Amino acid sequence: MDTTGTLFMPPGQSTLSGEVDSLFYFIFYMSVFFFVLIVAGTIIFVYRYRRRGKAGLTSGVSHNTTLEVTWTVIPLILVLIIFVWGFKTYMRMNVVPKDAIEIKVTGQKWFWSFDYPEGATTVNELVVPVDKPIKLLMSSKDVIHSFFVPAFRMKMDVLPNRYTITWFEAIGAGNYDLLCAEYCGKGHSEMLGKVKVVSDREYAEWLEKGPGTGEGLNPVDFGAQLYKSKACFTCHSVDGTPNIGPSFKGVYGHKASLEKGGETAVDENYLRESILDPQAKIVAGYQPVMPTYQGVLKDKQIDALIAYIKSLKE
Ligand code: HEC
Ligand SMILES: [Cu+2]
Repeated sequence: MDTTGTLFMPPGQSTLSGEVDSLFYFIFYMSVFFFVLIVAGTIIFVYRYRRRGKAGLTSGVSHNTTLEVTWTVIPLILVLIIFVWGFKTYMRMNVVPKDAIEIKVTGQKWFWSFDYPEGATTVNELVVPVDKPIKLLMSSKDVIHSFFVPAFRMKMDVLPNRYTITWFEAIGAGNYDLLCAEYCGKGHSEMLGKVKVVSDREYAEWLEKGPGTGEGLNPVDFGAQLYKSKACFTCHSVDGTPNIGPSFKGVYGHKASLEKGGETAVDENYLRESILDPQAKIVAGYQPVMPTYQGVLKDKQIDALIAYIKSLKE
């Protein structure tokens, strides 16, 4: 539900923001009401029953059943209302709809990165389609951060060594502030991002263009980024030490000896083939365990990885 902005919050822009706001204002105005009642009552009683010498003494009062039942039952009803209402909203905020788009969120000092199911990666900008539930699978590389989007009334801790999950569905296109709400060190106040909510069509076009496909990066830097984000590093080192797979250092321009005998020149075509069809030529001394990246990497990404491997000279 769309709600208007107030002193406390910007306009609500998620399906749950209306619900969160209603509960917030219920608790808020109830607290204001009781605050005024209690403070005013205190002041009146202080004045009315002030010390006036012996003449003004009241008789001893031990208790008043009606009064005691009233001031027990009314607050009890009020806190039960808050409990039931809060619990329902809490469940809605925590049970992720089945058809949600899952995006991986990584917090680290001091930026956010996002990995989309289609393979795109963005930093400090989460792009999502409007009117679609979005599931966030979150973790931290270092300390505790907290993912806070005031316009969506959502806040969830992002922890190292553990996943936290939350979701939202934006109801209006636009750019919304994303903040880190857990003090995480020197750069905490600069750990700012945006949630960019776009139409379905714009989202599809954006994915098509291949975001995180190195816009503003030269091919070598982009390749270095993919080497990490596509997990090549789990099997290939860049410093010459053999791992599950051969190191990338100095392979380009040399010859690779093959498991079935003979050798092959390591050029662009061989590198490309090794990425798309790893079983075609197995390097001597290694197991054929490399997964194919056919359909996972776009041409531009393969080019960048090749450029990166070429840059790793002995
Ligand atoms: C699960 C481990 C694993 C992952 C992940 C992996 N590789 Fe490999 N890769 C291997 C193994 C093992 C070999 C050697 C056997 C072979 O040729 O298939 C190899 C071989 C290669 C070769 C040929 C190297 C040479 O010295 O001739 C290239 C190029 C390559 N991988 C690129 C990549 C890229 C790029 C990625 C990431 C997008 C990647 N690999 C991810 C295991 C892996
Ligand atoms: Cu932080």
